[in-house]
Amino acid sequence: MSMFCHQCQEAMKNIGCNMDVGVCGKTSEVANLQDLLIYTLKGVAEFNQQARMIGMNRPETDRLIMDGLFSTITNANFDDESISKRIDAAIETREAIKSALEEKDALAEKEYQDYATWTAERHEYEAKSEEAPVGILGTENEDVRSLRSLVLFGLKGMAAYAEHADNLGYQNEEIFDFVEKALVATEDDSLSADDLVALVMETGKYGVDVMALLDEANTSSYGNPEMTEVEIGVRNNPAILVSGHDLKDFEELLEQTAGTGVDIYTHSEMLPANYYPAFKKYDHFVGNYGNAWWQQKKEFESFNGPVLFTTNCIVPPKASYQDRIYTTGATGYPGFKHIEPREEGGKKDFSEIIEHAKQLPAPTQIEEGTIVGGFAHNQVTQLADKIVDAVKSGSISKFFVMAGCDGRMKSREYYTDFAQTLPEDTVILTAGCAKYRYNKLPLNDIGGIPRVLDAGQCNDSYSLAVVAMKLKEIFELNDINELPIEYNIAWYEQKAVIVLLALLHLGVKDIKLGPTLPAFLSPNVANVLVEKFGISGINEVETDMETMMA
Ligand code: SF4
Ligand code: SF3
Repeated sequence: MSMFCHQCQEAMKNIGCNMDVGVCGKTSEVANLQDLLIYTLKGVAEFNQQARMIGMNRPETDRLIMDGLFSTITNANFDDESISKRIDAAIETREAIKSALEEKDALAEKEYQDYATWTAERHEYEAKSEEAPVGILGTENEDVRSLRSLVLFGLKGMAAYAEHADNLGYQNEEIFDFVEKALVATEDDSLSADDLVALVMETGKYGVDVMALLDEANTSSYGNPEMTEVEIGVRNNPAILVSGHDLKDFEELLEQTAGTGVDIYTHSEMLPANYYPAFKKYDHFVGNYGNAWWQQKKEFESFNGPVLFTTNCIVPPKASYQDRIYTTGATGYPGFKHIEPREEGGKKDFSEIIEHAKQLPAPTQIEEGTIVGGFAHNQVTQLADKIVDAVKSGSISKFFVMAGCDGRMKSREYYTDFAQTLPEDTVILTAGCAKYRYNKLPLNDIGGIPRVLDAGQCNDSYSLAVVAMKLKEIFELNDINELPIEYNIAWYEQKAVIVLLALLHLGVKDIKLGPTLPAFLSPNVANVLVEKFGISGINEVETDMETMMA
């Protein structure tokens, strides 16, 4: 069985993974089933667009589409059974919408394509998933394939953020509607390359909207992130380590562990939970343990207690700790225990992982001290006077947005070197797990302003955009690109794709993107990005420093 996947920065040979197992550890079976799930969701979207027109959309359908897209993000779900169940549900939903439309005499009469009509028994999914039109290689023209990929991968990132917002009770119908429209458009052969470029740009617009929505959901629920010193050492109690991005899961686990003698630590992208006022009131919330996702094999081993994945990024585990890993939400891995979704109005039940934690030893200390973060837009706005004075007096010469993802490739040492080589009168603005490349370096501060300002998770890149807009206003500039801000973004998975498209929509030019340019950019599409937006790859640190400091 073969697969083709080129959605992340680790795509084999920077072309695509096409063997039995991808570089991430995803089997070809799961990769193909994920393609089939996306293919089926396009059919759901096709009919739900019609249902929307007569006011017949249901929130369950929005959830099905968001969760389905999310479950195909890199390192989120490696479980064939869990993906197959989503395909079952997608077919069932699609047929129910179709029947409802027929009943109302509202089903559009046209020739529907296979993605909207196919059906099969569970045991036939595997064969179906290998049929030509299902995967991305079904699109023969490489530029069309590239633009469709750019849209689809952006939608996957958008879906992840929309799902986190939805979990907190925040929805935006326009985003759901756009996701459906765009899914269907990726199957529309009548669209020209220009139409698809316009769709890519529109995807960026909804990228801004979804990050704004999630920002509103997070800050309204848990307060504005504030400057915080985060403990990176350990205490002597049994504990649970929480990874991923979902703050609702985090809150419910904190509530359910209070008074049980079990401590809570964050890992990787959950670190910013430490910055929210609402979580600080829990004494058993200790701090952050370890680094970015790719270090988990070493760090989960020494943590000793159970680990909860609320989203990506999962690395195929070592046998020594795999029995203490739990997934929830869109994530899954064969053999891991899965915590079921909350019932409408209810809470998730974390009792099993809590009882499990009680049986296990406390974490082994791997670091000590604190790191500082919490510089989302509200906190930075409070520091605005200080920052503006520092820029006017020349003590800050430039800001470098170094947001995005971290990963295991050796070439990512570039980002540590870059941060270390930056002149001492520069400040790094970061968000996402990219920060772990430099957030523990002794980079000091400029008159009390830390030289690394961490806004939070990758979705909090929105905060960095808000800060840039605010500075543009304060300095009375016409264009965001006139600010002394350079963009050196690291990407890995599809949430970084939506962040990038959002920045392009906001008009940000001359972004450096690394450690490699996406495999799914055809030479022509890459040229459009270079010509229209000045996007470029990274070079040697010294060369890039010279151009960016000029
Ligand atoms: Fe390869 Fe990335 Fe796809 Fe995994 S997600 S199969 S590493 S391209
Ligand atoms: Fe990191 Fe996966 Fe992308 Fe959320 S956790 S930034 S890689």
